[in-house]
Amino acid sequence: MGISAARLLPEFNLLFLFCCCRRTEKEGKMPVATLLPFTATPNRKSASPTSFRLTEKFILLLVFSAFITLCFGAIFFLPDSSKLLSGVFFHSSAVETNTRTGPDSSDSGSAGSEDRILAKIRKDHEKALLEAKDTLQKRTDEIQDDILKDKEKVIKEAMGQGGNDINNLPFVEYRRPPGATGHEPLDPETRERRAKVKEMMKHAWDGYRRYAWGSNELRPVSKQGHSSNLFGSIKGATIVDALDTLYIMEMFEEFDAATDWVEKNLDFNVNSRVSVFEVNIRFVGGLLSAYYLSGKEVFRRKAVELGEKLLPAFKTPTGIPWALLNLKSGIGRKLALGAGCSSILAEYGTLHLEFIHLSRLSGNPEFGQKVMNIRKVLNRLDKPQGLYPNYLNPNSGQWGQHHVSVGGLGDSFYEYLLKAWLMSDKTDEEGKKMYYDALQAIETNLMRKSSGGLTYIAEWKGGLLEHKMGHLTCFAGGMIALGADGAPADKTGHQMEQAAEIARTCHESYARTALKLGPEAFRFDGGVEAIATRQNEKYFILRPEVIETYMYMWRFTHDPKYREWGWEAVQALERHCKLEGGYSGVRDVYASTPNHDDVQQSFYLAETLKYLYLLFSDDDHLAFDHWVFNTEAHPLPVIRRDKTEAKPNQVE
Ligand code: DMJ
Repeated sequence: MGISAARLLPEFNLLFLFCCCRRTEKEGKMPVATLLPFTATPNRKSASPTSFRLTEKFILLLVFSAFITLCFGAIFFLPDSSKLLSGVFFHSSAVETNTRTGPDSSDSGSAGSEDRILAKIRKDHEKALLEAKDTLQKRTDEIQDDILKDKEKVIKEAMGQGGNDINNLPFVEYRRPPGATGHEPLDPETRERRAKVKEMMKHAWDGYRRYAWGSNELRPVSKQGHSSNLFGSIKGATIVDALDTLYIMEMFEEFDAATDWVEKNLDFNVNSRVSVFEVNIRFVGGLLSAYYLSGKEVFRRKAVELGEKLLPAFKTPTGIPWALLNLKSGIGRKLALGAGCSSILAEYGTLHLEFIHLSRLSGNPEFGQKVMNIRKVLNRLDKPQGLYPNYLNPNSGQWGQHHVSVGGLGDSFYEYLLKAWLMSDKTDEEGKKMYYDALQAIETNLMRKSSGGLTYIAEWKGGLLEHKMGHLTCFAGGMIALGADGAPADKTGHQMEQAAEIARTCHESYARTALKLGPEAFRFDGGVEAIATRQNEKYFILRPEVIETYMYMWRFTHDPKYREWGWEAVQALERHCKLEGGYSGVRDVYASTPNHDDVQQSFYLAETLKYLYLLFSDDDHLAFDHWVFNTEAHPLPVIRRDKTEAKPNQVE
């Protein structure tokens, strides 16, 4: 609290005189009379004892004001003068009041209260000195600790809750979007096939529950848990990834067990490095979907908690997030191998859908701002032939190697541009433009037709084409079909044809193997088409992308071949991947007998089985008008924009 100089001065003058008097009387060194020269000059004959010449008056005034300035300066500029000020001026009246009512109140000269004032000044000085000494003796880490604690205190106070904000999220009205669970298909064969997929889910889930409960994934051959370093020491990836599949298949007993595990065991306070992308698409995405499907608050709380923990990844000069992040320390870093100093397009470009929903469910706009900034950085950069290279340096904001892919390293970036527009109820015009421009560049530079008539999307290495297509790239059939409707009118039909051709090519990549399961990558050179030629590209790890494209194509065309192709995949999975303990990937799809890799990937439950189930469901089950799937097949509701009123809580 401040006090004006005008109010201080009279009190100060009085105090000055008063202090001098006290000192003199007490120490007996200077009689009261010796003060006279400061107020009068008795030996000047020409003047009366009370009158002075002008120059004398002037000198006296000078001396007096110099003295006052000195005292005033001492009070204001000596170290910790505030303590002096508070001791003398702010508290003196209180001290005086007390002395008046106290035992010494008879001493109207205030000898007692003067002592007390001086004692108080001394005490405050000593205290200030001790504090200063204490601070000087502290180690820098202790001081930093203190600063952090103070900061935390301020934040908590600002939130007005003095506790964990995660437990105090703003109220959000929950309204379940339509189609969370679907009607049974009328056609008996489809019903049977759908039931078969549910049975597969039950087998995969039961194996995990029995042999690997709480681990990230299941090893179905050795019947034990499997941990991938993508998640650091976060546990339960399969549980979180499978939640929404359990829900939409109406496996509610299993869903409840999974919910219970999340409530009691899902812990993000881990001192280990995680992949920001993987944790976002599987954990944040899985929790968000579980929340929107079930309305259970625990999922919203956990999603926001994890989202908050991912925010430090964006602390880079450009705001392009680090690929890896220690969730406890908040320290980010680049990938160890391959990417040089770069972050990866498909990773930093696949946060948008989840982060927009996090802002909506937490009331914290920071999530949305972070992902919008990524677009800003990208839009400032020149793009070779309109293409987005896979690598970007988060420090300099410059592209790394000019490699472009619609498969691994690039894929879901394109997917999220389109889906951001759809999820925004088609209001995100920037996302829309970026998507259709990028697709045009892909068509011109990467899309090719083989001599056998198969359309494929090649990879681009600094202007040179590598005629290879990854299993991951097969998702593009579904993506292009999903976006065809929003393309300029003259392109809609063309894009639907492209999507259908990509679906056919990817089906061929399955059909041309011994196990009828697709290889990790297949080539269109050296006299082959849609076949893997390198040993390290012949494996199948239960990936969903081909089935995902069948599902989209079925919804948009109702061409029965897509259900047939999906059913072929079901049979191959049952024949070659199903084991007593669960489902496993295989090492070589061209070998006549499967060699299992002993991993049941969490995306098998999140994506592959979910897309199969939806392929055999009616279109109103998680209808595209209401839901958008994140890249891990976690459905997120379209955020409706009421044209007359912004209703951030409105789900449908
Ligand atoms: C999934 O984790 C996601 O689909 C991701 O975008 C890439 N592919 C894997 C499954 O193949």
